[in-house]
Amino acid sequence: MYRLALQRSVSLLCKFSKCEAKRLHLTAAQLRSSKPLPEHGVTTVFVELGDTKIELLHPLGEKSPVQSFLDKNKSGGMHHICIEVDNIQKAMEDLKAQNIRLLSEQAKIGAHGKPVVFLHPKDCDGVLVELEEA
Ligand SMILES: [Co+2]
Repeated sequence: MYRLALQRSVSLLCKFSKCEAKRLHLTAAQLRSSKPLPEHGVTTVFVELGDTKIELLHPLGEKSPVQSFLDKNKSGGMHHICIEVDNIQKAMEDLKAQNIRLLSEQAKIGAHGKPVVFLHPKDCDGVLVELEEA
């Protein structure tokens, strides 16, 4: 068994200029400085709202996996939600057994230095879901 926690973050994809605009509108919330994640092809800015975070994403590099989302959604939009699990390996085995596809065979290190894995949106009612180990 593994434990699921409440949704940990919602990620919005936006162009850099729009990210800057959102940052100005969110001055009441705590902002973290931007962090490049070359392995994921994104730059992130986290807005901390108590236990929950909003993650602003924008593409990094020539082959960013989020570029196609921005091409299809010119003004950006909600990209994925993140759910915390206490045992990501166990969660991945369980999801595979339920025929929920994972977007990578192995968990990768995510924005908080912890293992993450993404689930296929077609197996999750059209929503891209990220699991992050607590
Ligand atoms: Co995320």
